[in-house]
Amino acid sequence: MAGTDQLEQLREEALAALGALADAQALEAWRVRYLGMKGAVKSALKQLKDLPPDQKPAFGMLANRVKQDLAAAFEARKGDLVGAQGRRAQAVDMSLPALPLRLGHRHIITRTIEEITEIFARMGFTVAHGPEVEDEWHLFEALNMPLAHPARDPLDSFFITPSVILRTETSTVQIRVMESQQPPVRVVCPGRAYRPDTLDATHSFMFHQVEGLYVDEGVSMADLKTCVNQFCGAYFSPDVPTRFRPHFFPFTEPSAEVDIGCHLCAGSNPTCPVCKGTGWIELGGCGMVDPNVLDAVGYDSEKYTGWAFGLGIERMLMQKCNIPDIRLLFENDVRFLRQF
Ligand code: 2NL
Repeated sequence: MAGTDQLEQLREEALAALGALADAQALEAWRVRYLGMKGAVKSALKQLKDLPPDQKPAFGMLANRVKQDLAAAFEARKGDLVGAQGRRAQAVDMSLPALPLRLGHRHIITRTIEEITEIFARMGFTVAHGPEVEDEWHLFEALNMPLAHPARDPLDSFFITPSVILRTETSTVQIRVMESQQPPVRVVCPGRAYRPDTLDATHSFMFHQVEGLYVDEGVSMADLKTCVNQFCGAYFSPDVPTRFRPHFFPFTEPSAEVDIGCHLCAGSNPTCPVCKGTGWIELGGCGMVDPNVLDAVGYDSEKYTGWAFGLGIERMLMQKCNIPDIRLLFENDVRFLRQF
C-alpha cells in the first residue's frame, strides 16, 4: 500500500503548507505546486497505471479524494487571505486629504428675491405673499380691468377654470393687502407669475416678479422715481443710469416703463447683444395707482394717492450676472446653478 501512504503524506504536507501561507501571492504558488497541471496531485495520479490491478481502485479513489480535499481547503484559505487583504486595503488612510463636502444652497432666484426684498426693507417696505391661483376680482376687476378689457383675452392667461386663473402678476397680493388694512401701505410682493408665452432666451411661461406699492396722503411720482433709482443703485451699482419712459398700464395713471443703462456697451455699440443697440434695458413698469384701483379696495381716492411698480426678477438677475438664457435658471442643472 505504498502508493496510498504516499497520497496521505502528500495531503498532510499540502494542508500544513496551506495553513502557513501569508498572502495571496503565496497562495497562488501553493495552488500551482499542488493542484496545477504539473503539480503534485497530477504526478501522483500518474503512478496509477504502474500499480497492480487489485490496488488500482483504492488508489484511484483516494487520489480523487485528496484532490477534492485540497481544492476545498484551497478555496477556504483563499477566502481568508483575500478577504483580509481586501479589508486592509479598504481601511481608512488617515493621512489622505478629506473628500470635498459639497453643500447645497438655495436657488439663485430665491437668493435674488431675498437680496431685493432686503433693499426695500431698508426703505421701510414690508413683504407680503399670496396665492398663485386667483379669482377674477383680484387679478382683473380690482386692477381696473373690466370684462371687456383686452388684457383679459383668454389667450393671455392660464385658466384653471373660467373663474380660477394662474396669476399673471403679483399685483393680486397688493390688492389683498389693501383690502385688509387702511393706508399707509408700503409693501413689496415677490413671487411667481404665469403667462402663456413661447419659451425663448428671455421668456418663460413662469417667471418671478417683485411688485411694490406705496399708498398714503400726499404720495407723488417724485417719491416713485427716487425709490426706483435708489433700488437700482443698490442692486446694480450706485452709478447706474435709469430712464422712465411713458407707457400705459390699466392699473396706473400716469404710467412709465423703467429702463437701466446697458452695462455692456453704455449705448456705444449699435449691435450690442444685450441692449440691441438702444443703450437701455427694460426692467419693468410703474406709475401712480389709478384712483379706480383705490376705490375698488375701499380706500378714499380723494384723500390718498399711491404709486406702484412691477419689476422682472429674472431680467434683473440675468442683467447683473450676465446670464444669456432664462432657461438656464429652471433646468435644474447643478453645473450651472452651483456657480452662484
Ligand atoms: C411690469 C409692469 C407694473 C404695477 C405693476 C400695480 C399694482 C397695484 C396697483 C397698481 Cl395693486 N399697479 N402694479 C404698476 C405698474 C406696472 O408692472 O412690466 N411688470 C413686470
